[in-house]
Amino acid sequence: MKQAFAKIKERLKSAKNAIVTAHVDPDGDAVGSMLAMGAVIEQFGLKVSYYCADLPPRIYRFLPGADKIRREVPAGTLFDLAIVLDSSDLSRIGEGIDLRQCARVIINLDHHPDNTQFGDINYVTKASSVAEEVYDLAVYLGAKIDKRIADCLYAAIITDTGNFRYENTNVKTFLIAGELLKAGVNTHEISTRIYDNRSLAAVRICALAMTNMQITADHKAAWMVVTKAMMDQTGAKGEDMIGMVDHLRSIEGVEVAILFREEKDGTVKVNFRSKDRLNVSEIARRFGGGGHVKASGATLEGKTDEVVRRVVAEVEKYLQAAKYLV
Ligand SMILES: [Mn+2]
Repeated sequence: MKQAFAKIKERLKSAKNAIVTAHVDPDGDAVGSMLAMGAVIEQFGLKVSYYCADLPPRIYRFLPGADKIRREVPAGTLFDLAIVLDSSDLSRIGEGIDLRQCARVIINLDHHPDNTQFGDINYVTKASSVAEEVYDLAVYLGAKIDKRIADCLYAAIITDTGNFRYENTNVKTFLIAGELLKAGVNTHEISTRIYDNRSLAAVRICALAMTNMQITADHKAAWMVVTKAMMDQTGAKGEDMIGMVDHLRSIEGVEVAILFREEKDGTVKVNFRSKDRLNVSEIARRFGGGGHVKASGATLEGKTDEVVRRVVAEVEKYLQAAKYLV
């Protein structure tokens, strides 16, 4: 661990500018970690560009610095450092930028088990969130964890641990959270901004999708479909579907929850969640996707009905074979 940190520290000494980025469709960990990471290296005098292929979802825009995130960088800029966060592969940041062309050194900070070690410096752990890694790095570098950084890291940690509920939550997660509280985080304020701030469209699309929910006879797998028509009807956007699949996972007996979403480009996005035993990153990988053991995703081509049939059949196979149990 410290080896990667020492290398980063060394690079920071000579670097003048950096680009900080994370995966497309950024979640709380991606946004919070980006902003915190950027704020940390700004303390060392670097000029930081914050780049993401998609702007942060509305519920994360209150985070300090969120307005600095851009969907493009000035053409021709050469960055001394690129810090890529929460991305299992460089392709996860999208095709809008070619970091191998515009950055001298790529630093990869991630916690996905399928990370491809794409960086010149790689720091990939089993931490609950990339925010924990950013926190450790900040402490190693001797950065001051001010309230701004603490707010971003705390928001990232709660989103990736499901408010400290998921199995990835451990002693260290709470210790770091404790330090962030000492730095001034108001837990109620951040939770309210993130969880009690749903758009009406989000509630309406969830209600609609719930009406077409299906469940296997043994109640181990449940799924629902969001069609383009439903999105038109409710005015919901992609970010309004965050967390929707969790409603299915919360059902008694359900081991795997699946959300199918029709995309504008004709593909179908699939989100997988598992409760206790099944490794859904394996399943997602079978369809060209990936992710975490209990939260993963893939994008498939084909008619929605057909995609649903294929995916559900595969999930049932895994449930029966039970060989990918974790
Ligand atoms: Mn993450």
